Amino acid sequence: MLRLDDRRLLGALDDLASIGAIEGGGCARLALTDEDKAGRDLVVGWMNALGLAVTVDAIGNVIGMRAGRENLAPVMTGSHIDTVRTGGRYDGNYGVLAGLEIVRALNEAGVTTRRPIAVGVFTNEEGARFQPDMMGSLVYVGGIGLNEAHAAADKDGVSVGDELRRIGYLGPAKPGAVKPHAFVELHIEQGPILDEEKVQIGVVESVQGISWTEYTVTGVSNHAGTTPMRLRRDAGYLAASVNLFVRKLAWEMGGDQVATVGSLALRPNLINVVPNRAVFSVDLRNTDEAKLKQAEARVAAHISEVAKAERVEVEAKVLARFEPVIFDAALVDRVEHHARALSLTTRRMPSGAGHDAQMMQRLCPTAMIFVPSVAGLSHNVKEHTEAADLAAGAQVLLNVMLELADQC
Ligand code: HGY
Ligand code: MN
Ligand code: MN
Repeated sequence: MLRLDDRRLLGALDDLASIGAIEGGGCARLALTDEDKAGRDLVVGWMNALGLAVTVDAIGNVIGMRAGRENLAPVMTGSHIDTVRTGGRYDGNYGVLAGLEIVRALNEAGVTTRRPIAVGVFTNEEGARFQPDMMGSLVYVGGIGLNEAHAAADKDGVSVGDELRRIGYLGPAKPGAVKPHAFVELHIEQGPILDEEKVQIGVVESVQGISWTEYTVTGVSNHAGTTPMRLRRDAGYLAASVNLFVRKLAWEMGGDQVATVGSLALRPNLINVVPNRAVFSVDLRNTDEAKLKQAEARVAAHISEVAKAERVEVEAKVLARFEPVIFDAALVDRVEHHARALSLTTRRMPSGAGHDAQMMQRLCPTAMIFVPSVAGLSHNVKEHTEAADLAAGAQVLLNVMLELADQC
Protein backbone atom coordinates (compact mmCIF):
# COMPACT_ATOMS: atom_id res chain seq x y z
CA MET A 1 0.00 0.00 0.00
CA LEU A 2 1.22 3.49 -0.89
CA ARG A 3 2.39 5.17 2.32
CA LEU A 4 2.63 8.92 2.96
CA ASP A 5 5.65 10.61 4.49
CA ASP A 6 4.08 11.80 7.75
CA ARG A 7 7.12 13.81 8.83
CA ARG A 8 7.06 15.74 5.56
CA LEU A 9 3.37 16.52 6.06
CA LEU A 10 4.06 17.78 9.57
CA GLY A 11 6.95 19.86 8.21
CA ALA A 12 4.71 21.43 5.59
CA LEU A 13 2.14 22.25 8.27
CA ASP A 14 4.87 23.95 10.32
CA ASP A 15 6.16 25.89 7.30
CA LEU A 16 2.70 27.18 6.43
CA ALA A 17 1.94 27.94 10.08
CA SER A 18 5.03 30.16 10.19
CA ILE A 19 3.25 32.55 7.82
CA GLY A 20 1.11 34.88 9.88
CA ALA A 21 2.35 33.14 13.03
CA ILE A 22 0.93 34.62 16.24
CA GLU A 23 1.65 34.31 19.94
CA GLY A 24 0.74 30.85 21.29
CA GLY A 25 1.46 28.83 18.17
CA GLY A 26 -1.46 29.75 15.96
CA CYS A 27 -1.73 31.76 12.79
CA ALA A 28 -3.61 34.79 11.56
CA ARG A 29 -4.09 34.86 7.80
CA LEU A 30 -7.39 36.64 7.26
CA ALA A 31 -8.66 36.19 3.71
CA LEU A 32 -6.87 38.26 1.05
CA THR A 33 -4.50 39.97 3.48
CA ASP A 34 -0.76 40.06 2.82
CA GLU A 35 -0.43 37.03 5.10
CA ASP A 36 -2.99 35.12 3.02
CA LYS A 37 -1.06 36.11 -0.09
CA ALA A 38 2.17 34.85 1.42
CA GLY A 39 0.52 31.56 2.33
CA ARG A 40 -0.93 31.24 -1.16
CA ASP A 41 2.44 31.96 -2.76
CA LEU A 42 4.07 29.25 -0.63
CA VAL A 43 1.44 26.66 -1.57
CA VAL A 44 1.50 27.60 -5.27
CA GLY A 45 5.28 27.23 -5.16
CA TRP A 46 4.88 23.73 -3.75
CA MET A 47 2.28 22.90 -6.40
CA ASN A 48 4.61 24.04 -9.19
CA ALA A 49 7.51 22.08 -7.69
CA LEU A 50 5.29 18.99 -7.73
CA GLY A 51 4.64 19.43 -11.44
CA LEU A 52 0.96 20.28 -10.98
CA ALA A 53 -0.78 22.44 -13.58
CA VAL A 54 -1.85 25.41 -11.44
CA THR A 55 -4.89 27.54 -12.27
CA VAL A 56 -6.25 30.56 -10.37
CA ASP A 57 -9.87 31.51 -10.98
CA ALA A 58 -11.69 34.83 -10.81
CA ILE A 59 -12.54 34.45 -7.11
CA GLY A 60 -8.97 33.45 -6.30
CA ASN A 61 -9.52 29.70 -5.91
CA VAL A 62 -6.28 27.88 -6.71
CA ILE A 63 -6.37 24.38 -8.24
CA GLY A 64 -3.31 22.19 -8.77
CA MET A 65 -4.04 19.45 -11.30
CA ARG A 66 -2.05 16.20 -11.67
CA ALA A 67 -2.68 14.52 -15.04
CA GLY A 68 -4.22 11.05 -15.14
CA ARG A 69 -3.84 8.34 -17.75
CA GLU A 70 -7.18 9.38 -19.19
CA ASN A 71 -8.56 12.86 -19.64
CA LEU A 72 -11.54 12.28 -17.32
CA ALA A 73 -13.13 14.43 -14.61
CA PRO A 74 -10.63 14.63 -11.75
CA VAL A 75 -10.90 13.36 -8.22
CA MET A 76 -10.53 16.48 -6.13
CA THR A 77 -9.49 17.16 -2.56
CA GLY A 78 -8.59 20.39 -0.83
CA SER A 79 -9.80 22.95 1.67
CA HIS A 80 -8.72 26.50 2.62
CA ILE A 81 -5.65 28.24 4.00
CA ASP A 82 -7.26 31.47 5.16
CA THR A 83 -7.74 31.57 8.94
CA VAL A 84 -9.67 33.48 11.58
CA ARG A 85 -7.69 36.09 13.55
CA THR A 86 -7.00 33.62 16.37
CA GLY A 87 -6.52 30.66 14.05
CA GLY A 88 -4.83 27.35 14.72
CA ARG A 89 -2.41 25.63 12.37
CA TYR A 90 -4.62 22.79 11.16
CA ASP A 91 -8.03 24.29 10.28
CA GLY A 92 -8.14 24.12 6.47
CA ASN A 93 -4.35 23.95 6.06
CA TYR A 94 -4.33 20.24 6.92
CA GLY A 95 -6.71 19.33 4.08
CA VAL A 96 -4.71 21.26 1.50
CA LEU A 97 -1.30 19.99 2.62
CA ALA A 98 -2.47 16.38 2.93
CA GLY A 99 -3.61 16.70 -0.69
CA LEU A 100 -0.14 17.87 -1.72
CA GLU A 101 1.49 15.09 0.29
CA ILE A 102 -0.63 12.59 -1.63
CA VAL A 103 0.65 14.07 -4.89
CA ARG A 104 4.25 13.83 -3.60
CA ALA A 105 3.74 10.15 -2.70
CA LEU A 106 2.25 9.39 -6.14
CA ASN A 107 5.12 11.21 -7.85
CA GLU A 108 7.74 9.33 -5.83
CA ALA A 109 6.03 6.00 -6.48
CA GLY A 110 5.76 6.82 -10.19
CA VAL A 111 2.03 6.11 -10.03
CA THR A 112 -0.25 7.61 -12.67
CA THR A 113 -3.90 7.24 -11.72
CA ARG A 114 -6.58 6.72 -14.31
CA ARG A 115 -8.32 9.98 -13.44
CA PRO A 116 -6.49 13.27 -12.84
CA ILE A 117 -6.04 14.29 -9.21
CA ALA A 118 -6.81 17.90 -8.23
CA VAL A 119 -5.92 19.78 -5.04
CA GLY A 120 -7.98 22.90 -4.39
CA VAL A 121 -7.38 25.94 -2.18
CA PHE A 122 -10.68 27.81 -1.81
CA THR A 123 -10.82 31.53 -1.15
CA ASN A 124 -12.23 32.96 2.09
CA GLU A 125 -13.64 29.83 3.65
CA GLU A 126 -13.68 31.47 7.09
CA GLY A 127 -15.87 34.45 6.34
CA ALA A 128 -14.12 36.25 9.21
CA ARG A 129 -13.24 39.31 7.14
CA PHE A 130 -15.67 39.05 4.21
CA GLN A 131 -19.03 37.34 4.33
CA PRO A 132 -20.47 34.92 3.47
CA ASP A 133 -18.09 32.19 4.56
CA MET A 134 -17.15 29.42 2.14
CA MET A 135 -17.18 32.23 -0.44
CA GLY A 136 -14.73 30.73 -2.95
CA SER A 137 -16.38 27.34 -3.07
CA LEU A 138 -19.85 28.96 -3.13
CA VAL A 139 -18.87 30.91 -6.26
CA TYR A 140 -17.25 27.75 -7.64
CA VAL A 141 -20.58 25.88 -7.52
CA GLY A 142 -22.59 28.86 -8.74
CA GLY A 143 -24.14 29.61 -5.33
CA ILE A 144 -23.51 33.33 -5.69
CA GLY A 145 -22.44 35.41 -8.66
CA LEU A 146 -18.89 36.58 -9.11
CA ASN A 147 -19.85 40.26 -9.03
CA GLU A 148 -21.73 39.82 -5.77
CA ALA A 149 -18.71 38.09 -4.24
CA HIS A 150 -16.28 40.70 -5.57
CA ALA A 151 -18.46 43.45 -4.09
CA ALA A 152 -18.42 41.98 -0.56
CA ALA A 153 -16.58 44.46 1.66
CA ASP A 154 -14.86 44.24 5.04
CA LYS A 155 -15.43 46.57 8.01
CA ASP A 156 -13.18 49.17 6.40
CA GLY A 157 -15.12 49.06 3.12
CA VAL A 158 -12.35 47.22 1.26
CA SER A 159 -13.83 44.85 -1.34
CA VAL A 160 -13.00 41.26 -2.22
CA GLY A 161 -12.45 42.22 -5.87
CA ASP A 162 -9.95 44.96 -4.99
CA GLU A 163 -8.09 42.72 -2.56
CA LEU A 164 -7.88 39.85 -5.06
CA ARG A 165 -6.40 42.31 -7.56
CA ARG A 166 -4.02 43.79 -4.98
CA ILE A 167 -2.58 40.43 -3.94
CA GLY A 168 -2.40 39.15 -7.51
CA TYR A 169 -4.99 36.38 -7.19
CA LEU A 170 -7.74 37.69 -9.46
CA GLY A 171 -7.18 34.77 -11.78
CA PRO A 172 -8.28 34.19 -15.39
CA ALA A 173 -9.97 30.82 -14.90
CA LYS A 174 -13.76 30.59 -14.73
CA PRO A 175 -14.83 29.38 -11.27
CA GLY A 176 -16.30 25.91 -11.52
CA ALA A 177 -14.85 25.24 -14.96
CA VAL A 178 -13.60 21.89 -13.69
CA LYS A 179 -16.44 19.64 -12.48
CA PRO A 180 -14.85 16.97 -10.32
CA HIS A 181 -15.78 13.27 -10.44
CA ALA A 182 -15.89 13.46 -6.65
CA PHE A 183 -14.63 15.73 -3.87
CA VAL A 184 -13.26 14.53 -0.52
CA GLU A 185 -12.18 17.02 2.16
CA LEU A 186 -9.94 16.07 5.07
CA HIS A 187 -10.36 18.34 8.08
CA ILE A 188 -9.92 18.48 11.84
CA GLU A 189 -13.23 18.02 13.68
CA GLN A 190 -12.90 21.33 15.53
CA GLY A 191 -15.24 19.93 18.17
CA PRO A 192 -14.89 17.61 21.20
CA ILE A 193 -16.64 14.42 20.05
CA LEU A 194 -13.81 12.30 18.58
CA ASP A 195 -11.40 13.33 21.32
CA GLU A 196 -13.89 12.61 24.12
CA GLU A 197 -14.88 9.24 22.65
CA LYS A 198 -11.27 8.41 21.68
CA VAL A 199 -12.29 7.66 18.10
CA GLN A 200 -9.67 8.09 15.38
CA ILE A 201 -11.74 8.95 12.27
CA GLY A 202 -14.96 10.92 11.92
CA VAL A 203 -17.06 9.72 8.97
CA VAL A 204 -18.90 12.95 8.23
CA GLU A 205 -22.45 12.46 6.95
CA SER A 206 -23.63 16.08 6.89
CA VAL A 207 -22.93 19.72 7.71
CA GLN A 208 -25.35 21.62 9.93
CA GLY A 209 -27.28 24.69 8.80
CA ILE A 210 -25.72 28.12 9.37
CA SER A 211 -27.46 31.46 9.92
CA TRP A 212 -25.34 34.64 10.24
CA THR A 213 -26.99 38.01 10.80
CA GLU A 214 -25.51 41.42 11.58
CA TYR A 215 -27.69 43.84 13.57
CA THR A 216 -27.17 47.60 13.62
CA VAL A 217 -28.97 49.22 16.55
CA THR A 218 -29.52 52.98 16.76
CA GLY A 219 -30.44 54.61 20.06
CA VAL A 220 -29.59 57.96 21.65
CA SER A 221 -26.28 58.74 23.29
CA ASN A 222 -26.70 60.39 26.63
CA HIS A 223 -24.96 61.16 29.89
CA ALA A 224 -24.46 58.03 32.00
CA GLY A 225 -24.88 60.02 35.20
CA THR A 226 -27.73 62.39 34.53
CA THR A 227 -30.02 60.30 32.30
CA PRO A 228 -32.70 58.54 34.36
CA MET A 229 -33.31 54.90 33.34
CA ARG A 230 -36.82 55.80 32.14
CA LEU A 231 -35.39 58.13 29.45
CA ARG A 232 -32.71 55.84 28.06
CA ARG A 233 -32.61 54.53 24.50
CA ASP A 234 -29.60 52.34 24.99
CA ALA A 235 -28.37 50.48 21.87
CA GLY A 236 -25.89 48.53 23.97
CA TYR A 237 -28.65 47.23 26.18
CA LEU A 238 -30.45 45.62 23.23
CA ALA A 239 -27.23 43.96 22.07
CA ALA A 240 -26.58 42.60 25.55
CA SER A 241 -30.15 41.34 25.89
CA VAL A 242 -29.86 39.45 22.58
CA ASN A 243 -26.66 37.80 23.76
CA LEU A 244 -28.39 36.57 26.91
CA PHE A 245 -31.49 35.56 24.95
CA VAL A 246 -29.74 33.44 22.31
CA ARG A 247 -27.74 31.62 24.94
CA LYS A 248 -30.86 30.80 26.93
CA LEU A 249 -32.66 29.82 23.72
CA ALA A 250 -29.93 27.38 22.68
CA TRP A 251 -29.95 25.71 26.10
CA GLU A 252 -33.77 25.55 26.03
CA MET A 253 -33.88 24.11 22.49
CA GLY A 254 -31.11 21.63 23.28
CA GLY A 255 -30.07 19.09 20.67
CA ASP A 256 -27.59 20.52 18.19
CA GLN A 257 -28.75 24.13 18.58
CA VAL A 258 -25.89 26.55 19.14
CA ALA A 259 -25.88 30.34 19.23
CA THR A 260 -23.09 32.91 19.41
CA VAL A 261 -22.79 36.67 19.57
CA GLY A 262 -19.21 36.75 18.30
CA SER A 263 -18.71 40.37 17.39
CA LEU A 264 -20.00 43.47 19.14
CA ALA A 265 -19.05 47.12 18.66
CA LEU A 266 -20.54 49.95 20.71
CA ARG A 267 -20.39 53.63 19.90
CA PRO A 268 -19.10 55.91 21.30
CA ASN A 269 -17.83 53.06 23.51
CA LEU A 270 -17.08 55.34 26.48
CA ILE A 271 -17.54 54.66 30.14
CA ASN A 272 -19.80 57.64 30.80
CA VAL A 273 -21.94 57.67 27.64
CA VAL A 274 -25.09 55.63 27.02
CA PRO A 275 -24.27 54.00 23.63
CA ASN A 276 -26.28 55.28 20.69
CA ARG A 277 -25.07 52.57 18.34
CA ALA A 278 -24.37 48.87 18.59
CA VAL A 279 -23.33 46.59 15.72
CA PHE A 280 -23.30 42.90 16.59
CA SER A 281 -23.49 39.48 14.97
CA VAL A 282 -25.65 36.45 15.73
CA ASP A 283 -24.46 33.01 14.57
CA LEU A 284 -27.19 30.32 14.88
CA ARG A 285 -26.67 26.71 13.80
CA ASN A 286 -28.63 23.48 13.87
CA THR A 287 -28.54 20.18 12.00
CA ASP A 288 -32.33 20.50 11.61
CA GLU A 289 -33.51 23.21 9.22
CA ALA A 290 -36.97 23.56 10.79
CA LYS A 291 -35.40 24.08 14.23
CA LEU A 292 -32.91 26.58 12.81
CA LYS A 293 -35.82 28.52 11.31
CA GLN A 294 -37.58 28.39 14.68
CA ALA A 295 -34.51 29.79 16.42
CA GLU A 296 -34.26 32.61 13.86
CA ALA A 297 -37.92 33.50 14.40
CA ARG A 298 -37.53 33.49 18.19
CA VAL A 299 -34.52 35.80 17.99
CA ALA A 300 -36.31 38.18 15.61
CA ALA A 301 -39.33 38.32 17.93
CA HIS A 302 -37.14 39.02 20.94
CA ILE A 303 -35.33 41.82 19.13
CA SER A 304 -38.52 43.56 18.02
CA GLU A 305 -39.98 43.33 21.53
CA VAL A 306 -36.90 44.86 23.20
CA ALA A 307 -36.44 47.43 20.43
CA LYS A 308 -39.98 48.65 21.00
CA ALA A 309 -39.59 48.89 24.76
CA GLU A 310 -36.17 50.58 24.50
CA ARG A 311 -37.32 52.82 21.61
CA VAL A 312 -34.29 51.95 19.44
CA GLU A 313 -34.14 51.22 15.71
CA VAL A 314 -32.76 47.89 14.50
CA GLU A 315 -31.51 47.01 11.01
CA ALA A 316 -30.77 43.36 10.22
CA LYS A 317 -28.42 42.19 7.46
CA VAL A 318 -28.15 38.49 6.59
CA LEU A 319 -24.44 37.71 6.15
CA ALA A 320 -24.74 33.99 5.43
CA ARG A 321 -27.54 31.44 5.36
CA PHE A 322 -26.92 27.81 4.37
CA GLU A 323 -29.29 24.92 4.97
CA PRO A 324 -27.92 21.64 6.33
CA VAL A 325 -26.15 19.55 3.66
CA ILE A 326 -26.18 15.74 3.44
CA PHE A 327 -23.10 14.18 1.83
CA ASP A 328 -23.20 11.45 -0.81
CA ALA A 329 -24.12 8.25 1.07
CA ALA A 330 -22.12 5.90 -1.15
CA LEU A 331 -18.99 8.03 -0.78
CA VAL A 332 -19.50 8.32 2.97
CA ASP A 333 -19.62 4.50 3.07
CA ARG A 334 -16.28 4.36 1.21
CA VAL A 335 -14.67 6.71 3.74
CA GLU A 336 -15.87 4.42 6.53
CA HIS A 337 -14.71 1.32 4.63
CA HIS A 338 -11.17 2.64 4.06
CA ALA A 339 -10.82 3.88 7.63
CA ARG A 340 -11.85 0.48 8.99
CA ALA A 341 -9.62 -1.29 6.47
CA LEU A 342 -6.74 0.51 8.19
CA SER A 343 -8.07 -0.80 11.53
CA LEU A 344 -8.95 2.73 12.60
CA THR A 345 -11.89 3.34 14.89
CA THR A 346 -14.68 5.36 13.30
CA ARG A 347 -17.95 7.06 14.12
CA ARG A 348 -20.46 8.73 11.86
CA MET A 349 -21.25 12.34 12.67
CA PRO A 350 -22.45 15.72 11.39
CA SER A 351 -20.06 18.64 11.03
CA GLY A 352 -20.66 21.51 13.44
CA ALA A 353 -18.44 23.79 11.38
CA GLY A 354 -19.00 24.98 7.84
CA HIS A 355 -16.71 23.63 5.12
CA ASP A 356 -16.05 24.02 1.40
CA ALA A 357 -17.25 20.44 1.03
CA GLN A 358 -20.79 21.55 1.84
CA MET A 359 -20.71 23.64 -1.32
CA MET A 360 -18.99 21.02 -3.50
CA GLN A 361 -21.80 18.56 -2.72
CA ARG A 362 -23.94 20.72 -5.04
CA LEU A 363 -21.57 19.86 -7.88
CA CYS A 364 -20.44 16.26 -7.36
CA PRO A 365 -20.52 13.38 -4.87
CA THR A 366 -18.75 14.73 -1.79
CA ALA A 367 -17.67 13.47 1.63
CA MET A 368 -15.45 14.53 4.51
CA ILE A 369 -12.98 12.82 6.80
CA PHE A 370 -12.45 14.17 10.32
CA VAL A 371 -9.57 13.64 12.72
CA PRO A 372 -9.77 14.52 16.43
CA SER A 373 -9.19 18.01 17.83
CA VAL A 374 -7.63 17.81 21.27
CA ALA A 375 -10.18 19.07 23.81
CA GLY A 376 -12.31 20.13 20.84
CA LEU A 377 -10.46 23.41 20.58
CA SER A 378 -10.47 25.34 17.30
CA HIS A 379 -10.48 28.95 16.11
CA ASN A 380 -8.02 29.14 18.98
CA VAL A 381 -4.22 29.23 18.83
CA LYS A 382 -4.17 26.13 21.05
CA GLU A 383 -5.87 24.06 18.31
CA HIS A 384 -4.06 20.71 18.24
CA THR A 385 -4.27 17.29 16.59
CA GLU A 386 -1.84 14.50 17.42
CA ALA A 387 0.67 13.56 14.71
CA ALA A 388 -0.58 9.97 14.59
CA ASP A 389 -4.13 11.21 13.94
CA LEU A 390 -2.95 13.61 11.23
CA ALA A 391 -1.13 10.74 9.55
CA ALA A 392 -4.10 8.38 9.86
CA GLY A 393 -6.51 10.88 8.31
CA ALA A 394 -4.21 11.55 5.39
CA GLN A 395 -3.80 7.82 4.73
CA VAL A 396 -7.57 7.34 4.66
CA LEU A 397 -7.82 10.26 2.21
CA LEU A 398 -5.15 8.70 -0.01
CA ASN A 399 -6.88 5.32 -0.11
CA VAL A 400 -10.30 6.82 -0.81
CA MET A 401 -8.85 8.97 -3.59
CA LEU A 402 -6.95 6.07 -5.16
CA GLU A 403 -10.16 4.08 -5.34
CA LEU A 404 -12.06 7.02 -6.86
CA ALA A 405 -9.23 7.83 -9.28
CA ASP A 406 -9.46 4.39 -10.81
CA GLN A 407 -13.22 4.47 -11.30
CA CYS A 408 -14.40 4.71 -14.88
O1 HGY B 1 -17.83 29.29 10.59
C1 HGY B 1 -17.47 28.20 10.18
O2 HGY B 1 -18.02 27.18 10.53
C2 HGY B 1 -16.31 28.07 9.24
O3 HGY B 1 -15.14 28.11 10.01
N1 HGY B 1 -16.31 29.09 8.24
MN1 MN C 1 -12.01 25.04 8.10
MN1 MN D 1 -12.49 27.70 10.46
